[in-house]
Amino acid sequence: MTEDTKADTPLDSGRRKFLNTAGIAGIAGAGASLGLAGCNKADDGAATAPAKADAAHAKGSVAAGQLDEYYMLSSGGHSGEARIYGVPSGRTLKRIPVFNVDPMSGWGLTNESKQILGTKADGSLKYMTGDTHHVHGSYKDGTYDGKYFWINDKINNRLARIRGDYLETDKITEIPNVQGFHGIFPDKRDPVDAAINHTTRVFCGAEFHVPLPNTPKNWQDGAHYGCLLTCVDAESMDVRWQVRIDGNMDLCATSYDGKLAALNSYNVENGLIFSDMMSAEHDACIFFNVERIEAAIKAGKTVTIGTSKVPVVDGTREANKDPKTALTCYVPVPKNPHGVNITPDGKYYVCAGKLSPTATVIEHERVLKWFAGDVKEAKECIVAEPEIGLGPLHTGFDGKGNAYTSLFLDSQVVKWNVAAAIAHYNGDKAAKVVLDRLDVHYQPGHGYASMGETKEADGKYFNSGNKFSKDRFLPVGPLHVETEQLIDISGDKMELLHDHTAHPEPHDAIIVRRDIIKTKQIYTLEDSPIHVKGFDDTGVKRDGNKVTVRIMSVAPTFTPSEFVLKKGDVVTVVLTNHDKVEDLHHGFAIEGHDVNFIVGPQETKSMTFKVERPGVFWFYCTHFCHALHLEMRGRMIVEA
Ligand code: K7E
Ligand code: CUA
Ligand code: CA
Repeated sequence: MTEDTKADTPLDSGRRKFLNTAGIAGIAGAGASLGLAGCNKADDGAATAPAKADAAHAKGSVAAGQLDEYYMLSSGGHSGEARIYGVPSGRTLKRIPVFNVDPMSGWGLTNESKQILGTKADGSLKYMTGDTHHVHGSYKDGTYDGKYFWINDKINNRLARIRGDYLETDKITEIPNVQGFHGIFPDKRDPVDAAINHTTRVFCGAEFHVPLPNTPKNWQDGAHYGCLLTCVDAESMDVRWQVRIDGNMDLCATSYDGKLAALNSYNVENGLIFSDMMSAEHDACIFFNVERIEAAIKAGKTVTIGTSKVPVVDGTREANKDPKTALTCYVPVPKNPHGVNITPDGKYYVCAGKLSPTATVIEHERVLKWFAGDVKEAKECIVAEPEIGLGPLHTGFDGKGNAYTSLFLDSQVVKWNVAAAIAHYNGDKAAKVVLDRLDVHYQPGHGYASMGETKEADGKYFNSGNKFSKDRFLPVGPLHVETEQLIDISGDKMELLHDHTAHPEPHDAIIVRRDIIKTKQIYTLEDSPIHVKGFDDTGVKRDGNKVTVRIMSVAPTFTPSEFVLKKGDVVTVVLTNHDKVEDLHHGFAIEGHDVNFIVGPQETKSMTFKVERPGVFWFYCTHFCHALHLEMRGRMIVEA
C-alpha cells in the first residue's frame, strides 16, 4: 500500500492489514470471499464521542414540519421499484412501482399499468419482476430539468421512464438481444445540433454477452457471443440503434458535449466463467462516438439480429482499427473496473479499479483527439492512475475538483483531488492526492454527491449506499436492512451525519435539488380517454358477458353504490375520482376478488376481472379519505 492509504487509527490499521492479506487473496481466489473478508469482522470505527455525533446528527436532521433540501431518487434493486428519500433527513418519501406489482397503488393490477408493463395474449403480465440498479434524470444545459427519470431492469432487460411531474412510471421499453442490462445514462445534449441542449437519447449497456442471434446451438463457443450497446429515444422510448462490441459493459457515463458515451468493461476476455473474466491484466473503458455511429446507421452500414428490426453497427475492435473512422475506442483500464463517472467540469472520466486499488482518470479531450487520429494509442488518453484503496467502485464529485470514491473492501469513502492525481502521475511526487478517508458501515457500493452528476455539483452532501449494515440497526431476522450514510462534504474533512435504513437493495441514486422537481398535485381528467365524465356517465353497460361498470367517487360516496352482474361476466370497472382536493385519494377494493387500486384527485383507473361466484360482495374504499371513510362502500351483486 502507498503512504496515502495509511490508516489513521490503530483499530483501523488492524482491519486494513487483515484486508490487505486475506481480502485481496480472497478476491483473486474463491469468488465467494469477495468482500466478505471485511464483513466477518465487526468494526466499531463508528465510535465517535457521543457529543460530536449529536452535533453532526443535528446538522443532518430536518425538524418536524420542515422540508428537505433535496430529493434522492434511488433504485430498489431486485424489489423492482424506485424510491424517493429526502436529503438530508433520509426520510422515505415515496416508493415508485416500476417493474414490480404494487397492491397499494394497483400497479400491475390496473389495465393502464398493465399496458405500460406489457401483457401476454391472455392479458396477464409478461413479467412480474425486475432488478433496478441505476436512476438518472433528463438534462438541459448540463443539469437536471426534472422532466424524466430513467431506470434499468437487469432481469428482463427493460428501460423504464418515470415522469417528473407525477413521479410515476409512464413508459417501459424491452431491449432486444441483450441480457444483464445494467448501466444507463441519458445524453446531456446533441453531439451535432447546437440547438438541442437537452436529453434526447438514453444509452443502455448489456453486462452479459449472449449468442447473437440467441440459439443454444454453439453455446460452448464464446466466439458466437456478443454484447450490444443500445440507444433508446428519450421521448418515444423506441429503440433507435445498437452497437456490437467486444467484451461487456457495466456502468455508463455521458459527456457534457454530447459527443461520447463511456462504458466500463470488466470482461474484455469474453469469458464465460468467473476465472476467465479475471484473466487479463487490463480490461477497458469503451468510448462510443455518437455522431459517427448515427452517420453509419444513416448510411445503412447495419445488420439486424434475429427477429429484431433494430439496426446494429459493428463496434468491435477488429472493425474499428482506424481511429479516424472508428465508432468505438477501447481505453485499457486495470483489472475488472467497476463504475465510470464524469467530472462536473466535463473534462475527466473516472473508472474505479475494483480488483485494482486504483482509479483511472481518462481525459475527454484526448479521447476526442484519438478519434481524430492525433493520439497514437488509446492508453495515452489516461492522465492519472492514483492508488486510492481497496475495492474502489463508484465516484461522486463536489464540483471543487475533488472526487469521492467508495472502497468496498476497505469499507471507506476516500476523498481525493483530481488535479493532484494528474500532477502526481506527471511526476510531481509531492502532490497530495488523497485528502481524507472516512469509515462507512459497511462495504459501500454506490456513492453519489448532491447534484454531483451535473454542472451544478454543489459539494454539500455525499450519500454512501452500504451493502451490509451488520450491527447498525436492531436485528430483524437473518436479512438485515441496508445502511445509507449521509456525509457532509462541505469542509476539508468528511463528516458522517447519520445513518438511515433502506429496504434491500438499493444500488445507485441521484440527489436532486428540490426546486428542480416540480410535481403536480392533481391529475387531469383528460389524462384518461375513458374517464367518467359525471353522474350521467356512470352505470353498467353490457355487451354479451363483457360488462363495463363506470363509477365515480366523491368523498365519501361511490356512484353507483350497487351494481348487478351475472356469474361468468368479465367485468371492467372504470373509476374516476371527481374530488379535486389535494391528496384526496380513494381506494377501490372488492371482497374476495383480488381487486385493489387507488385513484387520486381527477384520476381514472380501470381493472378487468371475472366474476365466478354468485353472492353479494362489498366493495370499499381502502385509502383513508374522510370522516366517513369506513362508510364509503357499496355492493357488487353476482346473480347465478
Ligand atoms: Cu450495484 Cu451500479 Cu449495479 Cu455498482 S452496481 S455497487
Ligand atoms: Cu374514500 Cu376512503
Ligand atoms: Ca476482466
